[in-house]
Amino acid sequence: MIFGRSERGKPPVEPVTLKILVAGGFGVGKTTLVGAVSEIRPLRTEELLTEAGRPVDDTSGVEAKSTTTVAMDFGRITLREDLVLYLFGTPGQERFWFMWDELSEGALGAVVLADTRRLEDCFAAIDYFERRSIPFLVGVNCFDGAARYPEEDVRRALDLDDHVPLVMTDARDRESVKETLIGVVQHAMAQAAERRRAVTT
Ligand SMILES: Nc1nc2c(ncn2[C@@H]2O[C@H](COP(=O)(O)OP(=O)(O)O)[C@@H](O)[C@H]2O)c(=O)[nH]1
Ligand SMILES: [Mg+2]
Repeated sequence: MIFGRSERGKPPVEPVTLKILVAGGFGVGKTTLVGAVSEIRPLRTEELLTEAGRPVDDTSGVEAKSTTTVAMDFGRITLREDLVLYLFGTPGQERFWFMWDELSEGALGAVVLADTRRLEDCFAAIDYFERRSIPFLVGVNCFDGAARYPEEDVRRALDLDDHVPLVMTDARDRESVKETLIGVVQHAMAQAAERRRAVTT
C-alpha cells in the first residue's frame, strides 16, 4: 500500500518528454493551438500591436488581432502517462528568425500551421524544417469563412514532398489539436526508423 503503483508490480513511470515546435505565419493560430491543449497556463509573451508596429506586422487577412507574440508560446500536454509533449510556439514574424535555431535545438518535430488564405506565410517555416531535416507536418487551420480546398491542391501550392503529412485541424479544439500532435510524433518516429534502416542496410 505504501508503495503506490509498485504494489501492482509496476514501477512508477518516468515519462518520456518530447519537444514539439509550433510554427507558421503571423496570426495563423499558434498561440491558440498551444492554449487549446496545454495543461499548464500557457506562458505567453505578448506585445500590443502599436501604430508604430503596423507597417512591419502585416495584419491583412488576419482575424481581429490586437496582440502579437514576440517571444514564444510554451505549453505542456500529457498524451499518455509515459509520454509528455512540451510545445514551443515559434515567433511568427521574420524579425524574430534569430530565435529559431535555439528553439529547434533538440526538437523531435514540428507542426507548421497554414491558413489557406495566406499559404505563402508558411513557406519560410517549411523551408526551415526541410533544410534542417526536422520532421514536420502541415496542419491546415480551418478558419471560419476560409475556402476549403482539396488536400491535393494545398499540397501542390506548398510544394510538399509526398512523405510530409498534411492534416486539417482546428487550433481552438483540444481533440483536433491533440490528434495533430500525435500525427507529428508518429511521423517523426517513422522518419527516425526510416533513417535507421537507411544506415543499417
Ligand atoms: N475562426 C478561427 N479563428 C482562429 C482559429 N485559430 C486562431 N484563430 C483566431 O485567429 C487569431 C490569431 O490567432 P493566434 O493564435 O494569436 O495566432 P498566432 O499569431 O499564430 O499565435 C486569434 O484572434 C484567434 O482567436 C481557428 O481555427 N478558427
Ligand atoms: Mg501568437
